[in-house]
Amino acid sequence: MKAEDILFISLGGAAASIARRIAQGARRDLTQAPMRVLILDTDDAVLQEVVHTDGVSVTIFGTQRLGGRGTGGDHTLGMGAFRDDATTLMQQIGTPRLVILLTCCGGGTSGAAEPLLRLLRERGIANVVFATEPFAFEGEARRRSASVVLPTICEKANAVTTVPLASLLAGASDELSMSQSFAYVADRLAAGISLLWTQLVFPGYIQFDVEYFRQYLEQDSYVPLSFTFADASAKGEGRAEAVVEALTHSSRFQVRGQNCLASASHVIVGVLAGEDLRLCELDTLMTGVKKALSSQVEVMLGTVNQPSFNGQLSVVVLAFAATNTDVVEQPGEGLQTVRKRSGKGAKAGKSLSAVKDRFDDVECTLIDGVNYDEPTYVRRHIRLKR
Ligand SMILES: Nc1nc2c(ncn2[C@@H]2O[C@H](COP(=O)(O)OP(=O)(O)OP(=O)(O)O)[C@@H](O)[C@H]2O)c(=O)[nH]1
Ligand SMILES: [Mg+2]
Repeated sequence: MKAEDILFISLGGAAASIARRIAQGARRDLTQAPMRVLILDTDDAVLQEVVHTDGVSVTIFGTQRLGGRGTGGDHTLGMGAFRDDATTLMQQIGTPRLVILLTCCGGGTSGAAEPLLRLLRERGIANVVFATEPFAFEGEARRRSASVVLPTICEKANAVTTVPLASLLAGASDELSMSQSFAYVADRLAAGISLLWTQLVFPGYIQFDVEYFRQYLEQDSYVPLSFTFADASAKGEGRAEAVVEALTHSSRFQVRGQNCLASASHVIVGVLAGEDLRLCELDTLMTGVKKALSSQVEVMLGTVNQPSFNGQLSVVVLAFAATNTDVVEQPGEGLQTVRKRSGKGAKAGKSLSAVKDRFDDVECTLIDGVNYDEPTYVRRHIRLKR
């Protein structure tokens, strides 16, 4: 894998500070640090704070429209600002095989996510999105903004997790101050993203790399996958059992009375450990995780063994919802089950809406029930190698 194959992009102020944490962590924990991080925001003051972080590129956009300031919570300004500078931004992004995007919804900059994702997909760049939903106490305006932006992200992403910040706090002490709470949720996001990135970048004994992930993401390029994730770490004797216990009982997988782990169709288990990881520990981990899943589930395992992790076992689990009963987190309402038509109908339905986006108010060309406005590779279910 080449260092430029995977790019982590953050969008907006809060995402910028989380991205900085992630970049600093990657440098600290691993001997080699090929993580490419691109921090995007319209607000020059935010970017000045992160600009001197090693391994991080920082780019301001929308200066013509916003003069180097934030959007003031207006997501249409965020979208417009991105469009103003889209050509330059896409040149800077280049042609990675995969983009991991983080944006915290509630402000206005996350409005740029939809046009960004649209361009990534047009260029054949696979993407996986971590999008957060504001705390209830942040107020109605932020909740409303998130409720407009999140569905547009879900529509354009290859895979997306929409995480209410409050759900990342579950289990943490009520004693936490506001700044500690923000730091705690930032750590949870950083752990999930860093572990996924580490799995994809570093070859382990059992490899799960960008190309494997792309194959999975692009099984059906018109149906975005939704997932939930949780991470756990432990040290010392019994660390595998402790991690299994923490992951299988994580409140992250309990959403609106539904167990996202038990109902998942695919699960990725990423293991980050030292050279001291024993096979019997891996066995304990996988047996424990599989017990929490239904028997039909496909499990993809990746292990990364780095000497700097000796003594520690860290695991992230990404549970992908079945695509015909996808679980989509609706702003302010937690997860909702969105039934999609299964089989051919699902593809046609989804691709029709994608085509409709581009040709508003145009009748589609239906001949013998076949929609000739759809690209041939979609009609014939041909998977493109990009
Ligand atoms: N984890 C964490 N989340 C934050 C923090 N500050 C804000 N957020 C969350 O991120 C959401 C978006 O806020 P920002 O990132 O500041 O907004 P923005 O995307 O820069 O957009 P504008 O500033 O409105 O242009 C908020 O509604 C909060 O839910 C923080 O320090 N840490
Ligand atoms: Mg901002």
